[in-house]
Amino acid sequence: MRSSSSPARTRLAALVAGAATVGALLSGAAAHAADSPLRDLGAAKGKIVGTAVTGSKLTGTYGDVAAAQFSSLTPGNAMKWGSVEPSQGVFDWTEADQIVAFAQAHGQQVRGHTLVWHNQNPNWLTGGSWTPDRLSTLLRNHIDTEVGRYKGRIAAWDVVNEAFNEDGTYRPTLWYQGLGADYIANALTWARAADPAAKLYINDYNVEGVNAKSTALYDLVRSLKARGVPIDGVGLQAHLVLGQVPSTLQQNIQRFADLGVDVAITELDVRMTLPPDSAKLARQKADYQAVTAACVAVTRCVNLTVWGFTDSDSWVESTFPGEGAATPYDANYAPKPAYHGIAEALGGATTPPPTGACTAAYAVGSQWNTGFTGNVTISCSGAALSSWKATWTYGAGQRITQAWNADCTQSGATVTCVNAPYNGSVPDGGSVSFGFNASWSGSNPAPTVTLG
Ligand code: 9MR
Repeated sequence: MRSSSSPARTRLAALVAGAATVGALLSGAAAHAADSPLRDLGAAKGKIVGTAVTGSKLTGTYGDVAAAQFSSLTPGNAMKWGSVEPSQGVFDWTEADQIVAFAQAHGQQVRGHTLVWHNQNPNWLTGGSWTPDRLSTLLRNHIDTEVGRYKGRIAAWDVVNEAFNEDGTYRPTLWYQGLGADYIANALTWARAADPAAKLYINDYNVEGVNAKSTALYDLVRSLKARGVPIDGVGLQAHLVLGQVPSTLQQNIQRFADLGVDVAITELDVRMTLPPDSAKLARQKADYQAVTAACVAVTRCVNLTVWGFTDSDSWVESTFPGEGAATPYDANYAPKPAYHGIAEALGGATTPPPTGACTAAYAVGSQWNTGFTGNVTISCSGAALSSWKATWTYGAGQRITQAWNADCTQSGATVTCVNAPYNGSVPDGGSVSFGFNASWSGSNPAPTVTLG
């Protein structure tokens, strides 16, 4: 599509002001990964570095980054009960098998996630009415079947997930209400029997710092150990908010380690209010670095796993409207400052903070049932451009049909827009915008724009 002028140009300022925007830094620090992959840096510190993954995405760049950078994979959804047994007695192991095979092919561990939870259970299970004996048998069979299927191939299982309320009382799940608190001990015992080599974890969120919930978890682990129940580790999910890494994180990791169990950071992400900017991305880097450093400081903190490595594969934006950009790579697989935060805490080379930058902000303007108008504004501060190229990847099948004030092409999901002959120059302190029409269906998430 050639650039053309359009009356829509006059609406650009309004569109920019009114829509969610996502920006990306153009700077040396953001554009290149550290020399050593995270998995190698982690290995030198005795840490496994992992990511949650979606099986269907494990090809192309997503697969390349997952394989190159990480030494452990956690299926984000594929091993949950609702995924593997959607109808009673009807199993679907396709995605779980695919992830395990990918991990084996790339010398990676797998964290199994998760056997006993109150979410993402099949309707036949949650809608049924079960006697305690029957419910107990269902749970045991589930654990036997799933753990048995992957026996010898799973390094660690999140056996029980999210058992506690914020105040440290037990969450009133179908398991707790049907079976009492010993569903936890029984699940661990059955998992051990099904795969004696797998490390068995209890996993939860909001237990990163010392608080009522983490203390309840601590007391449970202590009592399980005292009773001889098999428990090898505690998973701290670490779904964090920008600037809110608990000050007691390392102390908390250490107190669990002192009970004689391993600790894993199992689902790390750090969400921010959109759009990202250089200050937020710098803060996020510091947060990732602080969490990684706390794990590095405690020998028994054995695994640091991020909950999706790219902003195009994160649960955050759909769960917290207006928040996102929570992972170490942007949606175009460029490592963000957060990536360097992890790398530096693992002993990788330090990257100088960017001095000046040009950023690109993507905005959806008006949107109707099949189409939308969008625009991108490129702004420079402490830097300038004499020409520009903006690229992004659409995650939901959107297609550009027309562009103005830029020459845009789309190949597959990848859009590339270069400046028109008259607007390549973006001075320090100035900005340039271009607009486009595009089609969409289903959903229309904003991509992250990369400048190059
Ligand atoms: O990442 C998962 C997302 O795709 C699912 O829609 C969601 C449903 O509950 O679960 C997400 O993963 C969760 C994990 O299994 C347990 N801890 C919280 C995670 C984020 O919700």
